[in-house]
Amino acid sequence: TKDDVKGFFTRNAFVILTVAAVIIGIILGFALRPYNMSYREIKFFSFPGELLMRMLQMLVLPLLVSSLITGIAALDSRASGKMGIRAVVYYTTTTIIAVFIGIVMVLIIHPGKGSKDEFSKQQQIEQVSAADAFLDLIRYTFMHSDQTSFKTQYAKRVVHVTMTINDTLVAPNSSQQIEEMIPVPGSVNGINALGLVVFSICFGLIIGNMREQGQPLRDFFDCLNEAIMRLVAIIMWYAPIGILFLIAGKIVEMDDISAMGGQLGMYTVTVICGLLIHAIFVLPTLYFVITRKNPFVFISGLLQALITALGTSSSSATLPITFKCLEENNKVDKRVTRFVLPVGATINMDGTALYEALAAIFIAQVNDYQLNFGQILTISITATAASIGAAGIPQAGLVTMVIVLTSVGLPTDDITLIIAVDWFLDRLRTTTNVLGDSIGAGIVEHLSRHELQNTDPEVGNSVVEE
Ligand code: DAS
Repeated sequence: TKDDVKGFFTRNAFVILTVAAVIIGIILGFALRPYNMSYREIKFFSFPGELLMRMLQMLVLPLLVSSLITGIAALDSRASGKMGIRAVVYYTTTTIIAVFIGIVMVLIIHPGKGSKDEFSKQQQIEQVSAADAFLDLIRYTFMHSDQTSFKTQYAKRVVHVTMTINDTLVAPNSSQQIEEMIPVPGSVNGINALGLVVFSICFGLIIGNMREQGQPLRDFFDCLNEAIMRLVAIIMWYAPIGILFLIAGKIVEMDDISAMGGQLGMYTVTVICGLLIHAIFVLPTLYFVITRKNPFVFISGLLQALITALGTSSSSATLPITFKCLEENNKVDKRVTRFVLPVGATINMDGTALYEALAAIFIAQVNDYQLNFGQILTISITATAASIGAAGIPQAGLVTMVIVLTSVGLPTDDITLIIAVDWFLDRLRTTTNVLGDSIGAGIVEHLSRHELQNTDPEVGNSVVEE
Protein backbone atom coordinates (compact mmCIF):
# COMPACT_ATOMS: atom_id res chain seq x y z
CA THR A 1 0.00 0.00 0.00
CA LYS A 2 0.87 3.66 -0.15
CA ASP A 3 1.79 3.74 3.54
CA ASP A 4 4.11 0.77 3.12
CA VAL A 5 5.93 2.49 0.29
CA LYS A 6 6.17 5.69 2.28
CA GLY A 7 7.41 3.77 5.30
CA PHE A 8 10.04 2.03 3.21
CA PHE A 9 11.34 5.34 1.90
CA THR A 10 11.51 7.03 5.29
CA ARG A 11 13.23 4.04 6.88
CA ASN A 12 15.80 3.82 4.11
CA ALA A 13 16.06 7.51 3.27
CA PHE A 14 19.80 7.73 3.89
CA VAL A 15 20.67 4.68 1.88
CA ILE A 16 18.43 5.67 -1.00
CA LEU A 17 19.85 9.20 -1.07
CA THR A 18 23.42 7.92 -0.88
CA VAL A 19 22.97 5.38 -3.66
CA ALA A 20 21.24 8.04 -5.77
CA ALA A 21 24.16 10.38 -5.08
CA VAL A 22 26.62 7.82 -6.40
CA ILE A 23 24.61 7.22 -9.56
CA ILE A 24 24.05 10.93 -10.24
CA GLY A 25 27.71 11.63 -9.45
CA ILE A 26 28.88 9.07 -12.00
CA ILE A 27 26.50 10.33 -14.69
CA LEU A 28 27.37 13.97 -14.02
CA GLY A 29 31.08 13.19 -14.01
CA PHE A 30 31.01 11.46 -17.37
CA ALA A 31 28.71 14.11 -18.84
CA LEU A 32 31.17 16.85 -17.90
CA ARG A 33 34.34 15.07 -19.03
CA PRO A 34 34.15 16.20 -22.67
CA TYR A 35 34.36 19.84 -21.48
CA ASN A 36 38.00 19.40 -20.41
CA MET A 37 37.73 21.52 -17.30
CA SER A 38 40.88 23.12 -15.97
CA TYR A 39 42.33 21.99 -12.66
CA ARG A 40 41.01 25.14 -11.04
CA GLU A 41 37.50 24.60 -12.38
CA ILE A 42 37.56 21.02 -11.18
CA LYS A 43 38.59 22.19 -7.72
CA PHE A 44 35.63 24.56 -7.65
CA PHE A 45 33.34 21.87 -8.89
CA SER A 46 34.49 19.35 -6.24
CA PHE A 47 34.17 21.93 -3.49
CA PRO A 48 30.96 20.53 -1.90
CA GLY A 49 32.76 17.18 -1.69
CA GLU A 50 35.83 18.73 -0.12
CA LEU A 51 33.55 20.26 2.52
CA LEU A 52 32.17 16.85 3.42
CA MET A 53 35.69 15.51 3.74
CA ARG A 54 36.59 18.26 6.16
CA MET A 55 33.37 17.95 8.18
CA LEU A 56 34.02 14.27 8.72
CA GLN A 57 37.70 14.75 9.46
CA MET A 58 36.81 17.47 11.94
CA LEU A 59 34.87 14.94 13.99
CA VAL A 60 37.42 12.16 13.96
CA LEU A 61 39.66 13.39 16.74
CA PRO A 62 37.00 14.03 19.41
CA LEU A 63 35.05 10.96 18.29
CA LEU A 64 38.04 8.67 18.45
CA VAL A 65 39.13 9.86 21.89
CA SER A 66 35.69 10.06 23.51
CA SER A 67 34.44 6.76 22.13
CA LEU A 68 37.52 4.80 23.09
CA ILE A 69 37.66 6.27 26.59
CA THR A 70 33.96 5.69 27.30
CA GLY A 71 34.00 2.31 25.57
CA ILE A 72 36.80 1.03 27.74
CA ALA A 73 35.68 2.73 30.93
CA ALA A 74 32.28 1.07 30.55
CA LEU A 75 33.82 -2.39 30.85
CA ASP A 76 35.70 -3.91 33.73
CA SER A 77 39.32 -4.53 32.94
CA ARG A 78 38.84 -8.28 32.55
CA ALA A 79 36.08 -7.81 30.01
CA SER A 80 37.99 -5.19 28.06
CA GLY A 81 41.08 -7.39 28.14
CA LYS A 82 39.19 -10.32 26.67
CA MET A 83 37.50 -8.15 24.09
CA GLY A 84 40.82 -6.60 23.18
CA ILE A 85 42.41 -10.01 22.63
CA ARG A 86 39.49 -11.10 20.44
CA ALA A 87 39.73 -7.95 18.37
CA VAL A 88 43.48 -8.35 17.91
CA VAL A 89 43.12 -12.01 16.93
CA TYR A 90 40.44 -11.03 14.40
CA TYR A 91 42.53 -8.19 12.98
CA THR A 92 45.62 -10.35 12.63
CA THR A 93 43.83 -13.34 11.11
CA THR A 94 41.90 -11.33 8.54
CA THR A 95 44.94 -9.26 7.59
CA ILE A 96 47.01 -12.40 7.04
CA ILE A 97 44.23 -13.95 4.94
CA ALA A 98 44.02 -10.74 2.90
CA VAL A 99 47.77 -10.73 2.25
CA PHE A 100 47.59 -14.37 1.24
CA ILE A 101 44.78 -13.67 -1.25
CA GLY A 102 46.75 -10.78 -2.71
CA ILE A 103 49.83 -12.94 -3.20
CA VAL A 104 47.93 -15.87 -4.71
CA MET A 105 46.03 -13.60 -7.10
CA VAL A 106 49.11 -11.81 -8.40
CA LEU A 107 51.02 -15.09 -8.81
CA ILE A 108 48.17 -16.75 -10.69
CA ILE A 109 47.14 -13.85 -12.93
CA HIS A 110 50.71 -12.58 -13.36
CA PRO A 111 49.73 -9.07 -14.53
CA GLY A 112 53.37 -7.92 -14.78
CA LYS A 113 54.09 -10.06 -17.85
CA GLY A 114 55.68 -8.17 -20.75
CA SER A 115 58.50 -5.74 -21.23
CA LYS A 116 59.12 -3.00 -18.75
CA ASP A 117 60.27 -0.57 -21.41
CA GLU A 118 56.95 -0.63 -23.13
CA PHE A 119 55.21 -0.24 -19.82
CA SER A 120 57.27 2.76 -18.79
CA LYS A 121 56.85 4.34 -22.19
CA GLN A 122 53.12 4.10 -21.80
CA GLN A 123 53.46 5.32 -18.23
CA GLN A 124 55.50 8.39 -19.12
CA ILE A 125 52.49 9.90 -20.78
CA GLU A 126 50.35 8.90 -17.87
CA GLN A 127 52.76 10.19 -15.27
CA VAL A 128 52.34 13.71 -16.51
CA SER A 129 48.61 13.39 -16.85
CA ALA A 130 48.55 11.74 -13.46
CA ALA A 131 49.91 14.95 -12.03
CA ASP A 132 46.70 15.60 -10.19
CA ALA A 133 46.84 12.28 -8.48
CA PHE A 134 50.37 13.12 -7.51
CA LEU A 135 49.31 16.43 -6.04
CA ASP A 136 46.70 14.70 -3.96
CA LEU A 137 49.36 12.37 -2.72
CA ILE A 138 51.64 15.24 -1.78
CA ARG A 139 48.90 17.14 -0.04
CA TYR A 140 47.59 14.27 1.98
CA THR A 141 50.69 12.37 2.80
CA PHE A 142 53.92 14.31 2.57
CA MET A 143 52.73 17.19 4.68
CA HIS A 144 51.79 14.92 7.52
CA SER A 145 54.12 12.01 7.17
CA ASP A 146 57.64 11.66 8.39
CA GLN A 147 58.72 9.30 5.63
CA THR A 148 61.67 11.48 4.77
CA SER A 149 63.38 8.99 2.50
CA PHE A 150 60.29 8.85 0.37
CA LYS A 151 60.07 12.59 0.40
CA THR A 152 63.59 13.11 -0.92
CA GLN A 153 63.32 10.36 -3.47
CA TYR A 154 60.28 11.89 -4.96
CA ALA A 155 61.27 15.48 -4.52
CA LYS A 156 62.69 15.72 -8.04
CA ARG A 157 59.60 14.36 -9.67
CA VAL A 158 57.41 16.46 -7.47
CA VAL A 159 59.25 19.62 -8.53
CA HIS A 160 58.80 18.63 -12.14
CA VAL A 161 55.12 17.98 -11.74
CA THR A 162 54.61 21.11 -9.70
CA MET A 163 56.30 23.19 -12.37
CA THR A 164 54.13 21.89 -15.16
CA ILE A 165 50.95 22.72 -13.37
CA ASN A 166 52.19 25.46 -11.18
CA ASP A 167 49.15 27.66 -10.96
CA THR A 168 46.91 24.70 -10.27
CA LEU A 169 48.42 24.55 -6.80
CA VAL A 170 46.93 27.92 -5.96
CA ALA A 171 43.52 27.04 -4.66
CA PRO A 172 40.70 29.51 -5.26
CA ASN A 173 40.74 31.87 -2.33
CA SER A 174 37.10 32.12 -1.41
CA SER A 175 36.56 28.38 -1.34
CA GLN A 176 39.70 27.92 0.71
CA GLN A 177 38.43 30.38 3.26
CA ILE A 178 35.18 28.53 3.60
CA GLU A 179 37.02 25.24 3.86
CA GLU A 180 39.19 26.56 6.65
CA MET A 181 36.11 27.39 8.67
CA ILE A 182 35.93 23.67 9.20
CA PRO A 183 38.96 22.84 11.30
CA VAL A 184 40.76 19.56 10.69
CA PRO A 185 43.13 18.48 13.43
CA GLY A 186 46.46 17.59 11.88
CA SER A 187 47.19 14.65 14.13
CA VAL A 188 44.24 12.66 12.86
CA ASN A 189 45.19 13.31 9.28
CA GLY A 190 48.67 12.03 9.90
CA ILE A 191 50.41 9.14 11.49
CA ASN A 192 49.64 9.96 15.10
CA ALA A 193 46.20 8.38 15.32
CA LEU A 194 47.96 5.37 16.79
CA GLY A 195 49.34 7.48 19.62
CA LEU A 196 45.87 8.79 20.36
CA VAL A 197 44.50 5.28 20.46
CA VAL A 198 47.13 4.18 22.97
CA PHE A 199 46.52 7.23 25.15
CA SER A 200 42.75 6.80 25.09
CA ILE A 201 42.95 3.11 25.97
CA CYS A 202 45.18 3.85 28.98
CA PHE A 203 43.00 6.74 30.07
CA GLY A 204 39.82 4.70 29.67
CA LEU A 205 41.25 1.84 31.74
CA ILE A 206 42.23 4.23 34.52
CA ILE A 207 38.95 6.12 34.81
CA GLY A 208 37.08 2.83 34.48
CA ASN A 209 38.83 1.63 37.61
CA MET A 210 38.31 4.81 39.60
CA ARG A 211 34.83 3.85 40.77
CA GLU A 212 32.77 6.80 42.14
CA GLN A 213 35.69 9.17 41.92
CA GLY A 214 35.93 8.63 38.18
CA GLN A 215 32.23 9.21 37.58
CA PRO A 216 32.46 12.90 36.57
CA LEU A 217 35.06 12.08 33.92
CA ARG A 218 33.09 9.11 32.64
CA ASP A 219 30.02 11.31 32.41
CA PHE A 220 32.02 14.01 30.68
CA PHE A 221 33.37 11.75 27.94
CA ASP A 222 30.01 10.03 27.59
CA CYS A 223 28.36 13.37 27.05
CA LEU A 224 31.07 14.48 24.64
CA ASN A 225 30.59 11.30 22.67
CA GLU A 226 26.84 11.79 22.58
CA ALA A 227 27.23 15.39 21.39
CA ILE A 228 29.61 14.35 18.62
CA MET A 229 27.21 11.65 17.48
CA ARG A 230 24.46 14.24 17.24
CA LEU A 231 26.69 16.33 15.03
CA VAL A 232 27.29 13.23 12.91
CA ALA A 233 23.54 12.80 12.56
CA ILE A 234 23.28 16.30 11.09
CA ILE A 235 26.24 15.86 8.77
CA MET A 236 24.72 12.67 7.47
CA TRP A 237 22.06 14.72 5.75
CA TYR A 238 24.74 16.57 3.87
CA ALA A 239 26.75 13.43 3.08
CA PRO A 240 24.90 12.48 -0.14
CA ILE A 241 25.58 15.92 -1.65
CA GLY A 242 29.23 15.69 -0.68
CA ILE A 243 29.56 12.16 -2.05
CA LEU A 244 27.89 13.17 -5.31
CA PHE A 245 30.49 15.90 -5.90
CA LEU A 246 33.43 13.86 -4.66
CA ILE A 247 32.62 11.14 -7.18
CA ALA A 248 31.68 13.46 -10.06
CA GLY A 249 34.80 15.58 -9.47
CA LYS A 250 37.06 12.56 -9.52
CA ILE A 251 35.53 11.24 -12.72
CA VAL A 252 35.98 14.62 -14.43
CA GLU A 253 39.56 14.71 -13.21
CA MET A 254 40.70 11.16 -13.98
CA ASP A 255 43.00 10.18 -16.82
CA ASP A 256 41.80 8.76 -20.07
CA ILE A 257 40.82 5.19 -19.31
CA SER A 258 41.72 3.95 -22.78
CA ALA A 259 45.39 4.68 -22.04
CA MET A 260 45.19 2.17 -19.26
CA GLY A 261 45.69 -0.98 -21.29
CA GLY A 262 48.30 -3.69 -20.91
CA GLN A 263 50.01 -4.48 -17.67
CA LEU A 264 48.44 -1.66 -15.70
CA GLY A 265 44.97 -2.76 -16.75
CA MET A 266 45.69 -6.34 -15.75
CA TYR A 267 47.12 -5.12 -12.48
CA THR A 268 43.93 -3.16 -11.77
CA VAL A 269 41.79 -6.20 -12.54
CA THR A 270 43.95 -8.37 -10.27
CA VAL A 271 43.60 -5.96 -7.35
CA ILE A 272 39.84 -5.71 -7.87
CA CYS A 273 39.46 -9.51 -7.95
CA GLY A 274 41.53 -9.89 -4.78
CA LEU A 275 39.56 -7.26 -2.89
CA LEU A 276 36.25 -8.73 -4.06
CA ILE A 277 37.18 -12.23 -2.91
CA HIS A 278 38.10 -10.88 0.49
CA ALA A 279 35.09 -8.58 0.86
CA ILE A 280 32.35 -10.70 -0.68
CA PHE A 281 33.52 -14.16 0.21
CA VAL A 282 36.07 -14.36 3.05
CA LEU A 283 34.75 -11.78 5.49
CA PRO A 284 31.05 -12.74 5.14
CA THR A 285 31.91 -16.43 5.49
CA LEU A 286 33.89 -15.74 8.64
CA TYR A 287 30.97 -13.73 10.02
CA PHE A 288 28.53 -16.49 9.22
CA VAL A 289 30.67 -19.30 10.64
CA ILE A 290 31.19 -17.47 13.93
CA THR A 291 27.82 -15.80 14.50
CA ARG A 292 25.46 -18.04 12.45
CA LYS A 293 23.75 -14.87 11.25
CA ASN A 294 23.22 -13.72 7.68
CA PRO A 295 26.28 -11.63 6.76
CA PHE A 296 24.55 -9.87 3.89
CA VAL A 297 21.83 -8.51 6.14
CA PHE A 298 24.64 -7.15 8.30
CA ILE A 299 26.42 -5.69 5.28
CA SER A 300 23.24 -4.05 3.96
CA GLY A 301 23.08 -2.07 7.20
CA LEU A 302 26.56 -0.77 6.43
CA LEU A 303 25.82 0.46 2.94
CA GLN A 304 26.12 4.13 3.76
CA ALA A 305 29.49 3.70 5.45
CA LEU A 306 30.79 1.64 2.55
CA ILE A 307 29.71 4.25 0.02
CA THR A 308 31.24 7.01 2.13
CA ALA A 309 34.49 5.06 2.15
CA LEU A 310 34.28 4.78 -1.62
CA GLY A 311 33.65 8.49 -1.94
CA THR A 312 36.24 9.78 0.55
CA SER A 313 38.94 7.07 0.25
CA SER A 314 39.63 7.58 3.92
CA SER A 315 38.66 5.09 6.60
CA SER A 316 39.17 7.59 9.38
CA ALA A 317 36.93 10.17 7.69
CA THR A 318 34.34 7.40 7.31
CA LEU A 319 34.55 6.47 11.00
CA PRO A 320 31.65 8.68 12.17
CA ILE A 321 29.33 7.12 9.57
CA THR A 322 30.57 3.62 10.38
CA PHE A 323 29.58 4.23 14.00
CA LYS A 324 26.10 5.36 13.02
CA CYS A 325 25.51 2.41 10.71
CA LEU A 326 26.70 -0.19 13.17
CA GLU A 327 24.91 1.21 16.21
CA GLU A 328 21.66 2.28 14.59
CA ASN A 329 21.11 -0.10 11.69
CA ASN A 330 22.86 -3.19 12.98
CA LYS A 331 22.23 -2.56 16.68
CA VAL A 332 25.75 -3.52 17.67
CA ASP A 333 26.37 -2.87 21.37
CA LYS A 334 27.90 0.58 21.90
CA ARG A 335 30.47 -0.77 24.34
CA VAL A 336 31.81 -2.88 21.48
CA THR A 337 31.71 -0.31 18.69
CA ARG A 338 33.28 2.36 20.86
CA PHE A 339 36.08 0.03 21.74
CA VAL A 340 36.84 -1.82 18.52
CA LEU A 341 35.97 0.67 15.77
CA PRO A 342 38.53 3.39 16.54
CA VAL A 343 41.26 0.78 16.95
CA GLY A 344 40.17 -1.00 13.78
CA ALA A 345 40.09 2.19 11.72
CA THR A 346 43.65 2.87 12.83
CA ILE A 347 45.37 -0.48 12.54
CA ASN A 348 43.11 -2.98 10.79
CA MET A 349 43.38 -2.49 7.03
CA ASP A 350 42.75 -5.71 5.13
CA GLY A 351 42.37 -3.98 1.79
CA THR A 352 45.62 -2.09 2.20
CA ALA A 353 47.54 -5.20 3.25
CA LEU A 354 46.22 -7.19 0.28
CA TYR A 355 47.05 -4.37 -2.06
CA GLU A 356 50.57 -3.75 -0.76
CA ALA A 357 51.64 -7.37 -1.11
CA LEU A 358 50.05 -7.63 -4.53
CA ALA A 359 51.56 -4.37 -5.78
CA ALA A 360 55.06 -5.27 -4.56
CA ILE A 361 54.99 -8.59 -6.38
CA PHE A 362 53.59 -6.87 -9.46
CA ILE A 363 56.56 -4.49 -9.45
CA ALA A 364 58.88 -7.48 -9.14
CA GLN A 365 57.16 -9.10 -12.13
CA VAL A 366 57.48 -5.95 -14.22
CA ASN A 367 61.21 -5.89 -13.43
CA ASP A 368 61.58 -9.59 -14.27
CA TYR A 369 62.79 -10.08 -10.74
CA GLN A 370 62.39 -13.66 -9.53
CA LEU A 371 61.20 -13.78 -5.93
CA ASN A 372 62.02 -16.84 -3.84
CA PHE A 373 59.80 -18.20 -1.10
CA GLY A 374 61.69 -16.35 1.63
CA GLN A 375 61.21 -13.06 -0.17
CA ILE A 376 57.50 -13.66 -0.63
CA LEU A 377 57.29 -14.38 3.08
CA THR A 378 59.15 -11.14 3.78
CA ILE A 379 56.69 -9.29 1.56
CA SER A 380 53.74 -10.76 3.44
CA ILE A 381 55.18 -9.73 6.80
CA THR A 382 56.13 -6.23 5.71
CA ALA A 383 52.81 -5.74 3.91
CA THR A 384 51.04 -6.55 7.18
CA ALA A 385 53.26 -4.08 9.04
CA ALA A 386 52.79 -1.45 6.33
CA SER A 387 49.01 -1.77 6.53
CA ILE A 388 49.12 -1.29 10.30
CA GLY A 389 51.36 1.73 9.88
CA ALA A 390 49.27 3.34 7.14
CA ALA A 391 47.06 6.17 8.33
CA GLY A 392 43.37 6.04 7.38
CA ILE A 393 43.74 8.83 4.84
CA PRO A 394 43.69 8.82 1.03
CA GLN A 395 46.57 6.95 -0.60
CA ALA A 396 48.49 6.40 2.63
CA GLY A 397 49.11 2.84 1.51
CA LEU A 398 51.15 4.08 -1.41
CA VAL A 399 53.58 5.74 0.98
CA THR A 400 54.01 2.84 3.37
CA MET A 401 54.66 0.59 0.37
CA VAL A 402 58.23 1.84 0.45
CA ILE A 403 58.76 -0.45 3.46
CA VAL A 404 57.60 -3.48 1.50
CA LEU A 405 59.65 -2.72 -1.59
CA THR A 406 62.89 -2.00 0.24
CA SER A 407 62.57 -5.16 2.35
CA VAL A 408 63.21 -7.29 -0.73
CA GLY A 409 65.39 -4.85 -2.63
CA LEU A 410 62.84 -3.74 -5.22
CA PRO A 411 63.18 -0.24 -6.73
CA THR A 412 60.99 2.16 -4.75
CA ASP A 413 60.97 4.46 -7.77
CA ASP A 414 58.66 2.02 -9.48
CA ILE A 415 55.81 3.13 -7.25
CA THR A 416 55.31 5.76 -9.94
CA LEU A 417 54.31 2.94 -12.32
CA ILE A 418 51.11 2.35 -10.39
CA ILE A 419 50.28 5.90 -9.35
CA ALA A 420 47.98 6.48 -12.32
CA VAL A 421 45.42 3.96 -11.03
CA ASP A 422 46.01 4.31 -7.32
CA TRP A 423 43.28 6.89 -6.70
CA PHE A 424 40.76 4.33 -7.89
CA LEU A 425 42.21 1.26 -6.18
CA ASP A 426 42.55 3.34 -3.01
CA ARG A 427 38.79 3.79 -2.90
CA LEU A 428 38.20 0.08 -3.24
CA ARG A 429 40.72 -0.90 -0.60
CA THR A 430 39.38 1.73 1.79
CA THR A 431 35.90 0.25 1.38
CA THR A 432 37.35 -3.18 2.15
CA ASN A 433 39.11 -1.72 5.20
CA VAL A 434 35.85 -0.28 6.55
CA LEU A 435 34.01 -3.54 5.89
CA GLY A 436 36.73 -5.45 7.75
CA ASP A 437 36.45 -3.19 10.80
CA SER A 438 32.66 -3.40 10.84
CA ILE A 439 32.45 -7.17 10.49
CA GLY A 440 35.09 -7.30 13.22
CA ALA A 441 32.78 -5.35 15.51
CA GLY A 442 29.93 -7.79 14.76
CA ILE A 443 32.13 -10.81 15.47
CA VAL A 444 33.67 -9.39 18.65
CA GLU A 445 30.19 -8.52 19.93
CA HIS A 446 29.03 -12.06 19.35
CA LEU A 447 32.06 -13.59 21.03
CA SER A 448 31.83 -11.19 23.97
CA ARG A 449 28.10 -11.58 24.62
CA HIS A 450 28.76 -13.29 27.95
CA GLU A 451 30.95 -10.48 29.31
CA LEU A 452 28.55 -7.88 27.98
CA GLN A 453 25.67 -9.48 29.85
CA ASN A 454 27.65 -9.46 33.06
CA THR A 455 28.57 -5.81 32.83
CA ASP A 456 26.17 -3.09 33.71
CA PRO A 457 26.11 -0.88 30.61
CA GLU A 458 25.55 2.27 32.67
CA VAL A 459 27.97 1.93 35.54
CA GLY A 460 30.61 -0.11 33.84
CA ASN A 461 31.42 -2.21 36.89
CA SER A 462 30.95 -5.92 36.94
CA VAL A 463 27.59 -6.81 38.46
CA VAL A 464 28.46 -10.44 38.88
CA GLU A 465 30.90 -10.96 41.68
CA GLU A 466 33.34 -13.74 40.82
N1 DAS B 1 43.04 5.05 2.04
C1 DAS B 1 43.37 4.30 3.16
C2 DAS B 1 42.29 4.16 4.16
O1 DAS B 1 41.84 5.16 4.60
C3 DAS B 1 44.54 3.50 3.31
C4 DAS B 1 45.31 3.22 2.06
O2 DAS B 1 45.78 4.14 1.41
O3 DAS B 1 45.46 2.05 1.73
O4 DAS B 1 41.87 3.10 4.55
